[in-house]
Amino acid sequence: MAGEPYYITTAISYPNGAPHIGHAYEVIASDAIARFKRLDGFDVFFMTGTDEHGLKIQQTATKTGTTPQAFVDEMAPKFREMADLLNCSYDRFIRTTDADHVRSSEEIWRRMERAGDIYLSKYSGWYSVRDEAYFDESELTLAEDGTRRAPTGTPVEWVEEESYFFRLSTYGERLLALYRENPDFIGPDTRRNEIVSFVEGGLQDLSISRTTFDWGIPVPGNPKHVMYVWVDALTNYITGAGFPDEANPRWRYWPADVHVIGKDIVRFHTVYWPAFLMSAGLPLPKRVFGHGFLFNRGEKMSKSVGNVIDPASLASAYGIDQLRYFLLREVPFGQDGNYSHEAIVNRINADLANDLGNLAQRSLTMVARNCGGQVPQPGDFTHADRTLIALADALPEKARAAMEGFALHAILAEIWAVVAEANRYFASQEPWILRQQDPARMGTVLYVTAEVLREIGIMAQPFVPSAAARLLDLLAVSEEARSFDAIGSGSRLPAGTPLPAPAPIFPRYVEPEE
Ligand code: ME8
Repeated sequence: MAGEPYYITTAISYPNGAPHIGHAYEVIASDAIARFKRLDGFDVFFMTGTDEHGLKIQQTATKTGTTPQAFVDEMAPKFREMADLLNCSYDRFIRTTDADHVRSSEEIWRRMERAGDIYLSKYSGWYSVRDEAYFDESELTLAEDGTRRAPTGTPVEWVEEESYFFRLSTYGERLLALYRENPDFIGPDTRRNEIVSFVEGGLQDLSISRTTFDWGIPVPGNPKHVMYVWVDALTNYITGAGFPDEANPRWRYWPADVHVIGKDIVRFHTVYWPAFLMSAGLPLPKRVFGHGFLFNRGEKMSKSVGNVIDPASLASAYGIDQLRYFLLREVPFGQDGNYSHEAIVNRINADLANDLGNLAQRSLTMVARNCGGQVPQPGDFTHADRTLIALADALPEKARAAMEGFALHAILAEIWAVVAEANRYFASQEPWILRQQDPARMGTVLYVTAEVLREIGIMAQPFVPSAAARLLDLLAVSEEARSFDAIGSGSRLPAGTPLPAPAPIFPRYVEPEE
């Protein structure tokens, strides 16, 4: 039976350049959440994609001597390939040039218009092409060269045009009530506070159409205008759920459980988007989570690897699971973080190769050599055995609690605390000495270690899917027995199960020869 629906989205990326580490980070983190929820019994729909309209795309296309459509057709696959390469289990890769998305955007526009929230007027203001956003005079700063800059540092230009407006100014109270009644709507808390004060400061109506270029979705009934790219972009989330066809089976996924986005676009997702949805009479997403930014600390990554900043080279230099683990373990989710060659290598070698990889290798090699390659028959459990197993059994509960706040780093810390405890157990039980002195007890120690590795393997799947699958293969855990409900006393490793020959799951990172 399918479980409760769970709909998770990333932001859709502007394909006006190659995908970068920020894009990789967002899709990896979202994938970990999606996989976690699937393993926890939810009926998950996970969507990512590309945001292909707007002046910025049109300008880049023109610069490269091509049409916007040809340009996005060439660029969008690079984002999809990155998600595939990083082993991200999206259910749909949406492109805002997809036919169903155009229909969906037209329909939300018509509904907002019918609600009386759209009117035609004239716009003049400071526009940043880079941010695809207008800024208030008061928000601008003067750069050294005398040009005005948006708060994001991008140049702005004075633009005057006929434009449709959305009556955002009338939504302030409703938005504040939304934040008040749903304290989890915006996370983490720092982002929430910023938005609350922004809305308390008063909202102005929002210009939602453009006439100065044509690369966008035409406004229904007035094709001289194209929709402001953010109207169309945000609408992707309901397109994915089948909007406007509410009989579509995917409509069960709306409202989304979480939009995972970067901290720079929280305003669009927590002010404009809920206001559009309220106007169109549609349910609001349950949560919006604004993760932090990743920075390259600037130093050279590695001589042989070159200055690797693009996600594909990082993945090929360190490994896909290794990169995923590093990003999710190193940076508390929600905060900014840095990456550097040293930090990645430290994490890989300490946590993955030494702590988990070696433990699996050593214990399973002993099983292969001394227990006929089968899960050994355990004797009575000692206090130490029971304590370690209880610690591993408690992982789903702790992980679920951390997942409430999307504390992915904390989940990994919990799992690796059990890895550390299992290493202490293995070292103190000294099964290599028991082999001579008390083979039955050795069997029990190896059993307990294998059972704890099974639970660690199951819990690690959302984060390091391929390596965790290899570990579970080594323990002969069937595909059906890999979800979180297989943790605990109901599904222990059956003694006597034949195991495949042990093989390393996490190689050490060694600096390549010059
Ligand atoms: O903003 N570290 O697209 P985008 C972490 N099309 N995250 C980063 C980052 C970094 N260094 N740089 C960017 C857009 N991001 C819009 C979204 S959604 C309806 C439309 C994040 O390609 C950024 O915060 O500029 C955003 O969530 C995502 O990457 C795509 O950014």
